Amino acid sequence: MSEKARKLFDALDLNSDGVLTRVEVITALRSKGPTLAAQGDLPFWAVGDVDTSSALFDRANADGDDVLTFEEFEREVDRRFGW
Ligand SMILES: [Ca+2]
Ligand SMILES: [Ca+2]
Repeated sequence: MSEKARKLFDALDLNSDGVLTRVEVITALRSKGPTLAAQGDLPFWAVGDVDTSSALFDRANADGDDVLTFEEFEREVDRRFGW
């Protein structure tokens, strides 16, 4: 549901500018992923290596620009994370 997507988005938005870059997704999942997963805020499969995180970014990035908006992120995680 959207509340979990919001919480996760905010955790990954390292510079709090309201969008996620590829680097933020990769960096944040590496640094915070295990904690988020332990809290139930992220599926364990999503705590992956650089390639996994980068692929997640690409799948979510519907318009193919350089950033994920919350809408793009929410659509992807709500579909794939099964919460
Ligand atoms: Ca950001
Ligand atoms: Ca985008």
